[in-house]
Amino acid sequence: MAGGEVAFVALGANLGDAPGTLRGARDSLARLGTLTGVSGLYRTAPVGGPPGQPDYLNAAVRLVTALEADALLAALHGIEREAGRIRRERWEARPLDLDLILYGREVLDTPELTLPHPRAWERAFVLAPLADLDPALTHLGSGETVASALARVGREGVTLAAPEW
Ligand code: A4P
Ligand code: MG
Repeated sequence: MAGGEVAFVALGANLGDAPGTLRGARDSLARLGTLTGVSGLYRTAPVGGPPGQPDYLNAAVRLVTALEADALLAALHGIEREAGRIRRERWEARPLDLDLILYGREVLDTPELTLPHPRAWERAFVLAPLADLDPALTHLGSGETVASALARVGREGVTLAAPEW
């Protein structure tokens, strides 16, 4: 498609220099296309995973990219690796997690890639940053907007750390 597809990417980090890692990831994401939106930076209580994890920093960006969804996911994994991520346990603490929340209006369910991201509309640490980008954005299945999903799940454990970062 001319000009590219609109993708929403969620960023999370809870090990090491999280703000520095997230800034580096934001700059790497900008090289995959054009960033047309950057959310605030949120401090969030960990959801799931092993006990005793540090708080996360979370954010989200809107990216217009010429990459296909699978190539974009591979690029996200490359950026995670550059940040020193080694996959061991699901939901473990990590220097960087990049999740593809939406890729245009694509609906996909393969072992490598599920679109829209299946848990995004249930998680305040994704919804609060998304609401900065586009509160009227709708879930492709339910039609629920980001703003109403955030009102439904609540903002508990999620605080704005920095509007600009
Ligand atoms: N995968 C499938 N669909 C996607 C997609 N849309 N975007 C596959 C990204 N990856 C997708 O992911 C596991 C596999 O999912 C990948 O191989 C990819 O091909 P992962 O990043 O290796 O593992 P993960 O992140 O530990 O698991 P998962 O299921 O992605 O977890 P979530 O749902 O991302 O949750 N609490 C707070 N406060 N903040 C957080 O950011 N993040 C998580 C991770 C848990 N708790 C959190 C946070
Ligand atoms: Mg992930």
